[in-house]
Amino acid sequence: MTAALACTVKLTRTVDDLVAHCDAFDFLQDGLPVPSSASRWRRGNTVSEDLQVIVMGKSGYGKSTTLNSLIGEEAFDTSDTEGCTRVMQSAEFKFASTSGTHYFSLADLPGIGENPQLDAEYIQLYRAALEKAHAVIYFMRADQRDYAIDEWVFSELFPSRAERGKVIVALNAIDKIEPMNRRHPFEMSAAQWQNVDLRIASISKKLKLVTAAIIPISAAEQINTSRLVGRLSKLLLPHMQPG
Ligand SMILES: Nc1nc2c(ncn2[C@@H]2O[C@H](COP(=O)(O)OP(=O)(O)OP(=O)(O)O)[C@@H](O)[C@H]2O)c(=O)[nH]1
Ligand SMILES: [Mg+2]
Repeated sequence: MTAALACTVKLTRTVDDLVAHCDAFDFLQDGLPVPSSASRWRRGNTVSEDLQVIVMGKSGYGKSTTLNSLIGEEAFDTSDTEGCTRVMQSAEFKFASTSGTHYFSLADLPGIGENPQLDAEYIQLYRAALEKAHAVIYFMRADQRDYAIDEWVFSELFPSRAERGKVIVALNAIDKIEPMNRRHPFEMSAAQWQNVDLRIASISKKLKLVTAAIIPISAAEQINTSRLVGRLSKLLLPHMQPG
C-alpha cells in the first residue's frame, strides 16, 4: 500500500470465496478493475490494481459488524462499549486474473464523533482514503436523529453533487427503530418500515442525497444487506472492464 495511506490487511480470500458467501457480489466475476492512479496500490514488492470500497461514519454505528456480515467472517473487531477500529483495515478478495494482480478491497475506517482531536485526525484519514476509493459506504443509525456530525463530514468531504455521487448511506440498525417490537424470529413491523421511510426522507434533505442512495439495513438481523451490495455494484461497474 502507499506510504501516505497505510492499511492493515485483516483477511485475504478470493472473489469466488466472497461470491460463495454472498451472491450479490457476483458482478465482480464479470471483469477486472480499470487501471487508474486511484486503483493502484503497492503491496510489498508488487503493485496491484484494485477496486476499493471504504466505510466511514460515527463510532459504534455498525461499520465493522456490517462488513463482517457481508464477508461471512469475523475479520474486523466490534464492540458495544468503546470505539475499537483505530486504523484503516481491510478485507481483500483476489480476482481470478492472468494479467497482473487485482483485488476487491473492503476497508474499514475508524469511527468519528468520540472526541474532537481524534475527529480532526480521522477526517484527514477519510480524505486520503477517499482519493483511493471507488465507492464509499457512509454509516448512519436509524434509531438516532442527531445528524450534526454527519452534516459536518458531508460538508468537509462531499460538498458537491459529483462527490456525493460515490456515496451510499447505510442506514443501519433499522431493527431498533420505533415502535420497537419483540417478534421472534425478528421481523420488521409495517409501522417500523413507515418510520424508516420518514427517516430516509429527512436524511436525504439534510445531506442533499437522493433517496435511492440511502439503503436501510440491519447488520444484526441481516436485513437488506444484499440490497446494499446491489447499490454498490451500480457504483463499481463503471470502474470495471472485461477481464
Ligand atoms: N441492534 C443492532 N445492533 C447493531 C447493528 N449493527 C451493529 N450493532 C451493534 O452495534 C455495536 C457497535 O458495532 P461496531 O460494528 O463495532 O461499530 P463500528 O461502527 O465499527 O464502531 P467503531 O469501530 O468504533 O467506529 C455492536 O455491539 C454491534 O453488535 C444492527 O443492525 N442492529
Ligand atoms: Mg469498527
